[in-house]
Amino acid sequence: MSVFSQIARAPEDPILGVTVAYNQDSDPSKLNLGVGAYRTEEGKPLVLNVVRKAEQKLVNDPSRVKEYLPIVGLADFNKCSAKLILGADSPAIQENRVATVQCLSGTGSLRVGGEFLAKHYYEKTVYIPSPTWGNHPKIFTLAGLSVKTYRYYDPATRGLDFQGLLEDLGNAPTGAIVLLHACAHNPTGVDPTVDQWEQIRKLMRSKGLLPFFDSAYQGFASGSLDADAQSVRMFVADGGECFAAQSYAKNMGLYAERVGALSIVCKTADVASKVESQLKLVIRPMYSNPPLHGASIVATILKDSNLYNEWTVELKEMADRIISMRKQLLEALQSRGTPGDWTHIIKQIGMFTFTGLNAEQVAFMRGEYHIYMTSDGRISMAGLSSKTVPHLANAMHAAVTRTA
Ligand code: PLA
Repeated sequence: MSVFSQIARAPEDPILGVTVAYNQDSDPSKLNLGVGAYRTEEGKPLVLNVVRKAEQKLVNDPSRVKEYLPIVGLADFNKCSAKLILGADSPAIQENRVATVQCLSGTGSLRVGGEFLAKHYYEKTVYIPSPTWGNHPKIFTLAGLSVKTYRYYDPATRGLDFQGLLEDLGNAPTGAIVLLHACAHNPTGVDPTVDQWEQIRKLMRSKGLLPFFDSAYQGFASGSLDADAQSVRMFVADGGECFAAQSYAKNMGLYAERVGALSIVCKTADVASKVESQLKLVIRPMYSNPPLHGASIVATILKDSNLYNEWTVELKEMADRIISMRKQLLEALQSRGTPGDWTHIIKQIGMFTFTGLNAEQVAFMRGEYHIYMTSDGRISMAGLSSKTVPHLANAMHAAVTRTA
């Protein structure tokens, strides 16, 4: 009799569990559109050329050692990461008002930021959009914050519920933390316009709400690193405080290297350095210090203007391929006469299309067509190719017409 025999079996993760089920399927036509992981036209994972080059450079450098990094991570990496998200000419950086720490990809950055806030910030409530990435509520709850939602997506218009968003943030208590997706909102693919961001910013600053940006897709939405960081930069430009969690999983294809950064923009250099000292106390008992390899790749690329330019070209190619998948899927559905308006497929932005398919239709597509996606009807456009679009369109057509 085990002392653990009472333990109940936990369910698979709603996103990563899709891959587990996919891996168990032996059908040759199977298609994984669950997790947001980029695939080539051939359906293969992609290691960017620029990443291969950077790795080669690192391997060929005999002066490199495997000593521990500082608790806050690789200094060059942190500097370059802050510049990437805030802009090279950011006054906040020039005035040393930004505390940046290397973390375990986007997830780790959110968690460290959450723990810091739970320990040092007076308002313990964080507002997250409804819906949002499924890990957000878990990360912030475990960090010790109390999670509430604000209206974000309107299923009727398949667009932003802007009035609902303004109302809910308007009713939030002074000082509440607000989680914002910097771009390419996951799972909806619906982003505020620049004009709407400006209204959100004004409202939040007037109420003293604290912005916490999750930037997991910089460069992936529009293909431009600057355009995709604009929301964050608007909040930093007004001189107020701001949190930003960055991930290099998608935009550099470094998924498994777990490389990301948390930046906390403060009002003075003195506060920023105290904040950094406290971040160390959060990180040290959690994982002591972060891994070296992924951060070295990123720093190598961001520091070298040739490699940086090559990266932007490869990033744009990935973004463009996703945009072309959107067009192809829309055309395929229209040519089949699939009932309903599917133009949201090309209006939404980023890695995902929030199809509007319900859980039953998703289950039907998995059972009959071996197509795997999350039960909320989200499909990863990055996992699709010209060859697999017809198969997906057939499945969607069948799913919609059988329940119509
Ligand atoms: N924030 C958002 C909004 C995300 O979509 C993801 C990843 C992350 C943070 C964290 O990514 P990282 O820790 O790997 O940097 N979302 C994925 C994967 C792509 C996942 O669920 O872990 C997704 O399929 O939604």
